[in-house]
Amino acid sequence: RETTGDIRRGMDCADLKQAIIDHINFTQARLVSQATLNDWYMAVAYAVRDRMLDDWHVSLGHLRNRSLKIVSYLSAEFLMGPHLGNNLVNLGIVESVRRAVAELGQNLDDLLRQEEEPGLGNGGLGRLAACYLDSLATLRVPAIGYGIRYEFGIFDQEIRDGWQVEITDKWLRMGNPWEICRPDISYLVKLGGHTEQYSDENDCLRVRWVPGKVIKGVAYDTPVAGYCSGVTDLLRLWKSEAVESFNFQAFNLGDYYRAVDEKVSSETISKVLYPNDEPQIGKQLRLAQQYFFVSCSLQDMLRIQRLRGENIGDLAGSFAVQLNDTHPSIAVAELMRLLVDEQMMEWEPAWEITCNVMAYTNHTLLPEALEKWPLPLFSAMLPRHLEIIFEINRRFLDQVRSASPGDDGLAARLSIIDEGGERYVRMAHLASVGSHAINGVAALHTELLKETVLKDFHDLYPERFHNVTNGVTPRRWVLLSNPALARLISGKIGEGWVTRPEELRALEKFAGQPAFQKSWRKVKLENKSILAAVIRERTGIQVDPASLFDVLVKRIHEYKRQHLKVLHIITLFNRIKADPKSEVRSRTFIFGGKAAPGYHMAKLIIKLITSVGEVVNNDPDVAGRLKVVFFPDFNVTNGQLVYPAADLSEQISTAGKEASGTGNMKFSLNGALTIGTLDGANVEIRQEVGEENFFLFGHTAAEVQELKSRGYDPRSWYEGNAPLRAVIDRIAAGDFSPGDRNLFQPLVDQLLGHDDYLLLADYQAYMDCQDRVDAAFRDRDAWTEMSILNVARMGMFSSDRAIREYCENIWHAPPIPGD
Ligand code: 26M
Repeated sequence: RETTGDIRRGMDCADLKQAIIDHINFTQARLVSQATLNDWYMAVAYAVRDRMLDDWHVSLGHLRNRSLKIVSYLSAEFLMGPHLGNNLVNLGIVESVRRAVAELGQNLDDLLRQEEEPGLGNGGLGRLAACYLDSLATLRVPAIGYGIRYEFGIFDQEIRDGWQVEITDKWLRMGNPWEICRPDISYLVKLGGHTEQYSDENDCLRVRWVPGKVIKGVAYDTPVAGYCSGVTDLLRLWKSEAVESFNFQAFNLGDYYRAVDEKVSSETISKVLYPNDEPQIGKQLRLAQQYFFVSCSLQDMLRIQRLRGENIGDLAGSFAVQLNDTHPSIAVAELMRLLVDEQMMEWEPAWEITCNVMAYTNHTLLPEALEKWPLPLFSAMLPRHLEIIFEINRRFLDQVRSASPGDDGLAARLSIIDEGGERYVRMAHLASVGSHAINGVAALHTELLKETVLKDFHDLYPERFHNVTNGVTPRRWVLLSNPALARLISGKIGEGWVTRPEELRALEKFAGQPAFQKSWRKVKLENKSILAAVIRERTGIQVDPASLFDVLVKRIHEYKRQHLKVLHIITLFNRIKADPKSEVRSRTFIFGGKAAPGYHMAKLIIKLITSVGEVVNNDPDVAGRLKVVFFPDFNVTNGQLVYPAADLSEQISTAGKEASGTGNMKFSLNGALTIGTLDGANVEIRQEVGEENFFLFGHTAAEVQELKSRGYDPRSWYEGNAPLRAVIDRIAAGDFSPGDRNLFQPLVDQLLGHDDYLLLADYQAYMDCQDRVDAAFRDRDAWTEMSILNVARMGMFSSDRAIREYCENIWHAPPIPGD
């Protein structure tokens, strides 16, 4: 058939085929007969990208519309996941592209697997930023996600001899068809050096920053399409480069190699993503990264403001800047510097703009996770910013003291500078002083934030505090990753749920219907079979899709208590060993997650999981009833396989420690039931799905506090519980570490000596609750009904709801009219 000839835009099958062939020939520079699988992937990706550009240009045009506020989402991490499948879903062209690709003799699923995901994030925080971009575009809000184009993202994980091994993530190796380099959009960023005072033409005293070094940030843009919304927003990531002219001198003097050294060290800034969950590393490079991307982003916003023909003084009418945790919080000082030192504004109006523009999201209460920078390090890299922070702090503490005269303790607690010993800049304080809104990420987390970490700020500025419970996008996490479930649901209640997930409630009336239950179970079983095949391929372990799939996937952390799950497994193992005929139901335990490379205990927990698996999986008495799998390299791509296949979602952090969790939402939205503590968003998930459809156990946050304040003694819990003792003793005796009996001693010592995360105190409740899970799984119809009700009642956990709340309560940003 004739094509319409529109190779760049045409949407019918002939057009798509022609477009793909064209990209093979002219972009990949290959003959079709010689194209590799990667050539086919690249060609399809370019053909899809072409089809995003018209909407993108229109959307970018709206950035100049003065009546629209632009949301500027500043985040050191964007864990986008693979683009191709998501873009096909959001553009509504999955089936047409599948057909075109098939007619060219290729299989779309093979091509989708070819994409290397951009792992520019650690876990929850980075993935949240990606879900929020999806929702911003879907809700037609003009938005720019600003971040860093790391050359190496989160490491790839391999398991060797049961241990984690980190492999460099060379995600750009094969090229990235989704990004567009914009060499014309670049900014200079200063580092180091010193400051000088001078008098300007009006005899006003001003400060000049004489840097020790200047680098350049270049924009790399990726389009982010909304779901059938006609809006395509922008992800703008900065790559650091050398400024050509800067070391010309060295070059002229013949010191060619020093000039090249400069280039290398400039490019180092955006080289590698750091783990966000290692005890605060005083890494200079990390502060440089944060400042680098924040400075580029704010300069870019000022450029856009000028393009809009607006005054810099009206910046807060044009932009809402969201600080995703404290990583970008240097933005408070940098915007002040840009306004006062470079735009020559007075301090007071500059400060008013800054506070009106900025808003801050807190993502953790763990004290060891709160960012603080030693003053010497800070002043060596950002001397002008330290002066500005001192001035912000001086004015702030003046206010505090005049409101609470004589309360020096209060001033010391609120101060941006920690002066109790070695001096530090407390980034959460900088963010809180310089923002008009501060929010936690789940109801419980926000309450605890107000009572603990930011209590004094809450007393001072109660009106600044908000809760915005996290959400996840149903596009990637259901439509794309669980197409069979999506089809089943849409067949029953229509497709409206994808953007109006409250419509999922309509499933409630089918929850008890046998025919629907049967289809529901069939979908789950298919998803489990697909996962089982992948598990076989990657680990060699054979698992039974009919067994209960009990899944714990998330970053490895003591507070997330993966080792509590291990105690459960060993308990079941002990029951079997004590009486091989005892009734233990068939279960597949699936773990996944990366440990920060420097977090030894987390790495030891991985080794414990694989070691217990080694023993349990091969024990003749177990006879295949229990299987323990460590699924290597848990990431977005693998998550898309795992969540749809889970029966049971493990959300077992110590109450009060997990700010929200978002995996909990992905599981439940895919029909898994949750076993969990009253922590993070679990609290609200349980409220929504109904307590009868949620397996609750463990001490509450208040009880945890109480236990600790009474002087928690883990050894007494150990001594008072025979099965628990048997489990710990087995680990300590080396039953799971033949050849090295002391391998797990540090873990045993931690549990018996401190047990900071109260595993032993929650052990019995967890075992009892798991026994209730077993009983419930036996009644398949009742289980299926609970599964359906879980999905039906998860509407509020769509990231669209969260973004609407940010837009209304924090950003005051309306959508683009029309459509
Ligand atoms: C650092 C050192 C030692 C122990 C823990 C940390 C650490 C923990 C959390 C450092 C940073 C942390 O926060 C960043 C983060 O990724 N937080 C996650 O954000 C998600 C999105 O809001 C939430 O769903 C997760 O609960 C929260 O952990």
